[in-house]
Amino acid sequence: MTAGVVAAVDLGATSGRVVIGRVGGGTLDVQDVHRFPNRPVRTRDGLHWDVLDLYRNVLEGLRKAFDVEPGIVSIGIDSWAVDYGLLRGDRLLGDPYHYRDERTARGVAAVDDVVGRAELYAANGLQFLPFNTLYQLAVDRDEGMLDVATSMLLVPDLLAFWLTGERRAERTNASTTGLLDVTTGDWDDALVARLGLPRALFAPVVEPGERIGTLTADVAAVVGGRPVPVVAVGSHDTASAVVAVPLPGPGSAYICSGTWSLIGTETDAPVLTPESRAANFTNEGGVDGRTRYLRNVMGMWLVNECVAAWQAAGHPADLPALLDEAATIDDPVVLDVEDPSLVPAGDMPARLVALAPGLAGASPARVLRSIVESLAVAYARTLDALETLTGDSLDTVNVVGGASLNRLLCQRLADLSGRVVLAGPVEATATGNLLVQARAAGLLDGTLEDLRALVARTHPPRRHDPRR
Ligand code: LFR
Repeated sequence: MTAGVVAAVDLGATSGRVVIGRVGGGTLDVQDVHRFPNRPVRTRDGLHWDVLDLYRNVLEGLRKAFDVEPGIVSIGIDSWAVDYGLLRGDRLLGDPYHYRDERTARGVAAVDDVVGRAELYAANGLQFLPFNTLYQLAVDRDEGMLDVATSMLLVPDLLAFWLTGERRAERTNASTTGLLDVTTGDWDDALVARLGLPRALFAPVVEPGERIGTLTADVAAVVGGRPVPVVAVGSHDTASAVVAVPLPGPGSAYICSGTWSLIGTETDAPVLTPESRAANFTNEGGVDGRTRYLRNVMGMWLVNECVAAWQAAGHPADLPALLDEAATIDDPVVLDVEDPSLVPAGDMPARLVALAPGLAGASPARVLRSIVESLAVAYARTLDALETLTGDSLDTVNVVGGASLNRLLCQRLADLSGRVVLAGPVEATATGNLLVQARAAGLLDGTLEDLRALVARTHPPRRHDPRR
């Protein structure tokens, strides 16, 4: 196969990046060309994403990408899930809300009044998260926004629309709206109608690997590139990350770590049992029609929010140095990282003390050590539940994303869960995005297993064995 270059836009809740991937001839070389912060903004009506700033950075990143590699053959976009822009015609009706905004509670009550939770799980297979798109849309409906909006696009679809002029709904991300039928993978018209949502809001569903459109001439001129295709990837960041997990499947689980920790396996079909719903496991759409059977567990959000609070209070809070110090502390306080009080933005150290009074007056290193231990405890508990729910014996867990760099966390996870932990790659999401595009462009072929074998060869994970 010939070698070629593709560009990935990967937006996380705290930062974004544009990377290029040189693929072909058994190689996979990933190069960062642009990194930027993602800074949510609170206004009188709540917490929002600054999507125009993100778009400006996407353009800037693509400009740098074409500068480094004029031969780029396609572009793919992924981001966190569930959040969206409403448009009237081509006009964006305000900045998208952030899923951590408190308004979602009203939407939950409104949807609960119409559809019971068990019935909803049978229809969409999704874990209950108060910010799933359907709850947010219920608030928009009650506030009259859907009387004026003519379309709704999830964040990667919105950016793709701005780049190409084409409106599509990429399936893996659309599966997090709660409005896709878990068996057909298409919009659930009956559910949409019952919730009083206009069907016309929703764009046609496309699969990862399908072309969304090509860069419009004006965008191509702005980024100094050619009118190349924008290709749908696993536009839900977790779907892209799962593509690049070297070893998922029977006998092994993954933890995709970022702001959240997504803990699961890949299955051929959804698991919709009452036990699965009770354990709040989700069936999200994966690439190649697979199911991402997983659960959202707290992630680096705790660390990031603490570091921000310490820095605001004048502490240098240098994370690598703090982690080194944390590794020397052997009396962590274990707290429930899944407590709902930890989800909104705000003074995280104070909220941790409210849950674990033993942390009052603790140094940042001790707080960090306690967060690491508590996350490892929650991860181990979730892996045990996953094993019970799937009936697979899971001896290995592959940690990708931010936590793969955190040796202390990986080791404690191995120790507490009694499983082998394979750590890396750290940039799994961007890598999965690149791989799906590369395959669509004919630079690679094969199944997801073949793509993963390439990742394992080019980015061999670090191994942590459980210590007795
Ligand atoms: C991870 C993630 C999760 C989703 C959460 C909110 O970045 O996409 O999968 O539940 O963010 O969108």
